Amino acid sequence: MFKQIELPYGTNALEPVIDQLTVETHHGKHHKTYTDNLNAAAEKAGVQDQDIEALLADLGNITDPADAKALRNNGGGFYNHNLYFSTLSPESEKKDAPTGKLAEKIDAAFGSLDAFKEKINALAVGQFGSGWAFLSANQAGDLFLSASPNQDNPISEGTGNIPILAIDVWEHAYYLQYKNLRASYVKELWRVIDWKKVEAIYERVVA
Ligand code: MN3
Repeated sequence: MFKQIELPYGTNALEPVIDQLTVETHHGKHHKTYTDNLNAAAEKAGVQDQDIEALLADLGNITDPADAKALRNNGGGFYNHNLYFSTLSPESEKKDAPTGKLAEKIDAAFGSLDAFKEKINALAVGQFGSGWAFLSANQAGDLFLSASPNQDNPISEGTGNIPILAIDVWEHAYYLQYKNLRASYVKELWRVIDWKKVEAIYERVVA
């Protein structure tokens, strides 16, 4: 049984960056539906006890193409949203910048934190249609930027890298508040991205 994370903050705690109705709908309906559909698909395919990262990495082992597609879409939706919501914090509580090894790696790979944000923002804004932009790491601690359509991610795409930060650019993530202005949402989102949480995920991937 795959479990959707409970939000570690109130649904209004990310305002004014993300409004309460968007958080309620996004977590309470969209993310919940992915989770419910993943659990149904996983049970049907007999993979309900697998680790989600292993499941997404090994979709080629699923023999029925319809099952594989359902697991890719709903497993990705479950996983990507768990990551997204778990890296956000109210603006007053979040850590503004990474420290330690992650900070060093960002500077080495992208030049600076600001340059990194510009690059991932451009990927997020440039993703045609629905999808995500990701910062990922490998076990050696190297960092990778990418964007994916739909609910795909670097794991289901077979890169072997693990996402540590995810920017949701499906319209349901921003449309109620930002309407068609995806770039404004992506820019404002950094006000609630908590580097303390991103660092903790990075340390898990690298350890
Ligand atoms: Mn979403």
